[in-house]
Amino acid sequence: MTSNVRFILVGKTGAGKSATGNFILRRSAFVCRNIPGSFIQEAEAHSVQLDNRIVTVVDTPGLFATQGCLLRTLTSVQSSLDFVKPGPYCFLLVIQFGKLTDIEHYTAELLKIMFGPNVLEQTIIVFTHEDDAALSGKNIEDLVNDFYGNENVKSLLDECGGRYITLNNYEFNEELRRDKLQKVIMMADTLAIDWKGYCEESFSVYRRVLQKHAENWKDEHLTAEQVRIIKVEQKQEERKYTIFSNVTGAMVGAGIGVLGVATYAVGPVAVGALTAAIPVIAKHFK
Ligand SMILES: Nc1nc2c(ncn2[C@@H]2O[C@H](COP(=O)(O)OP(=O)(O)OP(=O)(O)O)[C@@H](O)[C@H]2O)c(=O)[nH]1
Ligand SMILES: [Mg+2]
Repeated sequence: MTSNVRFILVGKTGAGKSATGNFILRRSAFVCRNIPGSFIQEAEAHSVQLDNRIVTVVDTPGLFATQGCLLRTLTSVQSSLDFVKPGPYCFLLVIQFGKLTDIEHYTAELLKIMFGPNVLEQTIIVFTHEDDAALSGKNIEDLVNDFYGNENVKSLLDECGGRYITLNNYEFNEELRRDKLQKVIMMADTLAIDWKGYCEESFSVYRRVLQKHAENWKDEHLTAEQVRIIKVEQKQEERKYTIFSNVTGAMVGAGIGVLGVATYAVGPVAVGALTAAIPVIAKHFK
């Protein structure tokens, strides 16, 4: 496998997105939150060469970071795609281990209105602060299973095809770091095999609908009803586009058909005329 790997980090503010980005890049490319006011407002990308492959990581503004308009933040997160399209790429939904709550389910809903209803099929969950979990004396897998008992978390993990990885972003053991990195890249490679492609038109529909509502809905949260309205509008707009492209496709197809028939009909006449003309032309130039 020599193709490139592209990750987009998404999740709540302080979940460990930038630290995870640095873990993958193996250098401090992104600024972590321990520096006051350091969190980013716009998506930012860095790359590293690993073996023969370029690994690109895009960091995004944390969700629920400020008192500002959530929809504005979502449109900034959406611009992360500009660094990785047309793909394949995958999302890393970063969750701080000890802070796994029902809000993660809400975050997943936000991912769907940003990147489309199937986004979780392209998502790997990253549980950070594995070291904290270890301090509790519990096995990390057991902790995930405990959370799995929670219906919302269970459905989130299920929707992500059960893909998750646990990370201590400050792991000192080089071998352990390498193993984790290999694991997450392997997951991305598996997802890339089933890559369904990137659709610019659908994505601009998702973006437009969010931008439109950002004019009026300026709160730091969206209600379930607002999320529902956005989803319905996105679906309607996307359907309009699909119908339009099918109709124009059919028209272009019909045009080619007519042209083909015309060529077929005119062809023999033209060839005939040319054959008849050749002796005349030849005679003329004798
Ligand atoms: N102990 C420990 N600390 C971590 C780990 N991952 C991240 N942190 C710390 O958690 C804090 C938040 O991490 P960031 O990576 O800055 O979080 P973020 O998601 O990028 O936050 P925003 O940019 O505000 O959205 C920082 O102080 C990190 O150093 C981890 O695995 N273990
Ligand atoms: Mg950050």
